[in-house]
Amino acid sequence: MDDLKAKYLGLISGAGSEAALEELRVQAVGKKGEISLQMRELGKMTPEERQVMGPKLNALKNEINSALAAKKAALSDAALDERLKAEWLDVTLPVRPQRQGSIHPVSQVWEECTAIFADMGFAVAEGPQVETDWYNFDALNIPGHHPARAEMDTFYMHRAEGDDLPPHVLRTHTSPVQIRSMEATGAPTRIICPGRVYRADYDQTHTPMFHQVEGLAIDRDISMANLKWVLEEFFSAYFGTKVKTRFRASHFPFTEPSAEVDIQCSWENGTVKVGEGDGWLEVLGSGMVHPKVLQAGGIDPNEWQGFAFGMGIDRIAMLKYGIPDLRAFFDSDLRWLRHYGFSALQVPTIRGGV
Ligand code: 2NL
Repeated sequence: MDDLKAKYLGLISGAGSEAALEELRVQAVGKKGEISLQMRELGKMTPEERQVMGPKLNALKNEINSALAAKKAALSDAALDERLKAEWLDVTLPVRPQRQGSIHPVSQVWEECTAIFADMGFAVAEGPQVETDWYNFDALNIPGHHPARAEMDTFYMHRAEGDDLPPHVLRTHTSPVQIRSMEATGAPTRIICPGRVYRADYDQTHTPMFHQVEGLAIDRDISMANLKWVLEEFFSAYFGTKVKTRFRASHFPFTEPSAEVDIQCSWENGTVKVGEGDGWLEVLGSGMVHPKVLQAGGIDPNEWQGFAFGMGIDRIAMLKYGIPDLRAFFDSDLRWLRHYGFSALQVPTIRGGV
């Protein structure tokens, strides 16, 4: 029995793996193991012999089982230590570089406009892109038969048979936001309305969705002179250089008088530079809000008056950042976006008064 004990304790302590240990267990204390066979011999012994040998064999079996268990625990600890060493990783390492998205030029210019007009006391108003034809047309003094309705290439929303809701359109300008704002807050007011607008028109210089910023200032004594100052202040801040403006008499149903506004520019071998030279570039429509439009917004035209203007964000983005093709704005071409996009940390460049 001492030989068996020495043999198995030695083998167990030298076992190199849990599999080898299992083989030893079968060999020693398994059903047909060496110790089990010895125990079977007990039956052939005299009761006296059995009384001596029985407990000894049992003790040996227990000792071998505990040695197996202890070794098994030691092996599994060692295996865990190995894994911990092999699978170690440094969680303080910086992450792998990831491509950053960029700010679209339209978003950038939208923010620049908002920042400049905010400095002049204009609040931002926003509204729905699907409008009733009343807010988009009638309230703006464009009645049903007016040619301006046809000229605007309006997208009309589908109407199911029996639908008795007023006709809805995709707004063709952000003016309806200003009507809603007049209704909500009355006069005096000073707001700009940047937003998406829609017209069924697609060619070199038109996309069916584009961006506009309109402005509205209403008080008791607002005049065209205030309009001219605000616009010159805006363009000078936006282009970062003193920009002269030129007003040309025009016509819009929602303003009277109306003016188209050009900004000073030079043309040198095919490129436009704003704020120098003796050329002019049309960028904006404006005028004094028509009394009927004030009335539609719930404002008494005998007490209040004001100016309004509208310009294309996409257009002035192309001018400032030298972007030649309007249609590329909405292609989602990653190379284009990387080239013309802005960093999220690039705060809008605006220039104070000049
Ligand atoms: C253009 C012309 C313009 C307005 C927009 C406006 C809004 C209200 C009342 C009166 Cl609520 N006017 N907006 C006025 C004049 C011109 O836009 O050619 N934009 C690109």
